[in-house]
Amino acid sequence: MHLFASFFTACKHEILNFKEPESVVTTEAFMYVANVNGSYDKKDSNGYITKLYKNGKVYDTLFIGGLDSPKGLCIIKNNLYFTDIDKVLGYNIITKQKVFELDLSAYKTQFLNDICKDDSGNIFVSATDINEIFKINLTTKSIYPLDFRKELNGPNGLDFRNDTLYIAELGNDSIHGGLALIEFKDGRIIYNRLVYNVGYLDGIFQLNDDIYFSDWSDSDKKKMSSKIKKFNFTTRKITDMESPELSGCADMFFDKKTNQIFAPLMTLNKVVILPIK
Ligand SMILES: [Ca+2]
Ligand SMILES: [Ca+2]
Repeated sequence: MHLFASFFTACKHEILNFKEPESVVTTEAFMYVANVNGSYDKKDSNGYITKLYKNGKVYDTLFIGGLDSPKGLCIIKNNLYFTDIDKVLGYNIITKQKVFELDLSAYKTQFLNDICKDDSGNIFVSATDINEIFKINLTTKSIYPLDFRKELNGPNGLDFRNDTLYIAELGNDSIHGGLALIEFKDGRIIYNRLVYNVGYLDGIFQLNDDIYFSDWSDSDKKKMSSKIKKFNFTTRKITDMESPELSGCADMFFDKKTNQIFAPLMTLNKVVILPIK
């Protein structure tokens, strides 16, 4: 145990001074971090996106400012999309101009959360408080609720690969969140439950035979300690990733180029970069 701790202390790279960072995304040269700054559902106009070099040096702290509670970053071409309480917004990362805005307040949500893209010009957006996931066409702005409200339990993190949407759930007051997937095949939409009642799940990405996800709870499901865990498709088992304590690990991002996880630690106001072995 001690050996693991020293190994990861040596490899671990921390970047400090964020304000409730909820989400990270990287490009070839940069990383973008969404700072909620305060409560997850308050329209306080103090939320912002920071742009940094991937070594952690700040490029522009208030790259996009005047937001409320930005979460769930996703880059498509030169546009950065994210959720902000009840809206989906998009900004061009070269010009910083707003290029997309869609109001989802008619659906009575105040907790739009993660966002991810498919391969044909759509994004998926989770609405944790109303138990819904929306498929949104970026060109026509048509909104299509997937309508698995009876099956899902507070959808939070999303990842889309090979016609499959992977979902990590936050859970509700009586049952903890788990993992599910929705497949889009031959015009059909097929829901599949992987595991129930795991914890307070947040970030998610699929890699090889595993789903990596962050869990805000410890083993007795009480404290907000949090770890990155893996669900293996072959064994159907969940194991902990070897890592230091990651308090409040939210919407992490897997950077294929460097084989690293960029993990925003919301309660510690930092981003930690961890290698995947
Ligand atoms: Ca805020
Ligand atoms: Ca999230």
